[in-house]
Amino acid sequence: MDTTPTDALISQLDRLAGEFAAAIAPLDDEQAMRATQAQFLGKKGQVSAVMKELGKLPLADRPRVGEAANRVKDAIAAAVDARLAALADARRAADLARKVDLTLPARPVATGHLHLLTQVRFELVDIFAELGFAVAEGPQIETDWHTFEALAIPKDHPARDMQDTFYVADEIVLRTHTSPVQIRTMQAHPPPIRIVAPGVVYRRDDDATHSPMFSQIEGLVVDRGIRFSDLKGVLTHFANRFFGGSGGLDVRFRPSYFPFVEPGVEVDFTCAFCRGKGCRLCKGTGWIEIGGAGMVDPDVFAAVGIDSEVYTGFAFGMGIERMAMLRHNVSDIKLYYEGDLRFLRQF
Ligand code: FA5
Repeated sequence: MDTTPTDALISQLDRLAGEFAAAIAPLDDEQAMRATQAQFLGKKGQVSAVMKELGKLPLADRPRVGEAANRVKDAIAAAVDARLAALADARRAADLARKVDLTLPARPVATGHLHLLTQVRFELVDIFAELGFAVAEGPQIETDWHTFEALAIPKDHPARDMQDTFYVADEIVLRTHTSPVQIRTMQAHPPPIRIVAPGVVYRRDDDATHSPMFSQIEGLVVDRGIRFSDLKGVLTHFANRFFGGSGGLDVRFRPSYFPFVEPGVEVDFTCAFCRGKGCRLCKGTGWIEIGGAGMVDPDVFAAVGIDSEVYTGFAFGMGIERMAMLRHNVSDIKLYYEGDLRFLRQF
């Protein structure tokens, strides 16, 4: 029996479904499958090419061809779905078959830690907090008045030569010490006052133990009946908590001059390395200089409006880098700031 053109077209369409299934069988990614699908079903695809023949067929035959075309389209969509499902199943099976050793140690996560100077600063604050000190802060860009004038260091005072100052403007400086925080605290709070003020300060200084930017911790206690022996007691306790371990470190005061305290002293701690016997670090003296201190000068109280007939107080200022150097045997102050991880990781 002769096949009619209609039958020929229908069997051509039905063949396309099989050809499509064969074309995607070796493909294992969805993108390639979709491209193949477009080759068959798209406007310029093979199914469309066959359908263009439709116009040549008798009208009565056309619905049968339309049905066949829909059949092919459905078959192609079903073939894609089936193949994708089969691939997903295969992937899941492969995942499940992979052996994972749950007893292996986890890969370490790289973590940082606080900078040595930050650790030391926190430790210092903790020790003073145990004694009831609160933490106070002040700006690093400070007025000349807070940095010098109110601390009894007038413009023509020779003490200004002791601190080579970075001037930002006429009356504005990078603070050369944390002592201006004393002034700001006394202006803001009436006595009793018991604060420490850790912070960064700036001076034109530059060698193995001096840096143009470094940090200090200031202390200030103001109340009725505060005496010099209170200062010695606090600093002796501090020295033993920070350096001592087993205790037994002493504090020595050497008369010195800071315009904002009277009497003023340099504070030395017993060298924690040789415990006072004399070594390279303390240059054979058995003592290490750590900062300045003294009783608050009545002129400073006058500048902030505190009655020096009623209140007395003591203040101290110590170098944080210096203390960290002594505690951790750091030979050059620049090591703190260079950001070399080989150095920083040790602490
Ligand atoms: C002062 O700065 C006073 N304000 C301290 C003070 C406070 C005295 C309260 C009395 C009452 P001095 O200039 O000595 O003092 O500095 C204190 C400490 O800061 C020094 O002992 C040293 O440990 C540290 N220091 C000073 N200059 C530098 C520097 N360039 N680099 C690192 N540390 C420094």
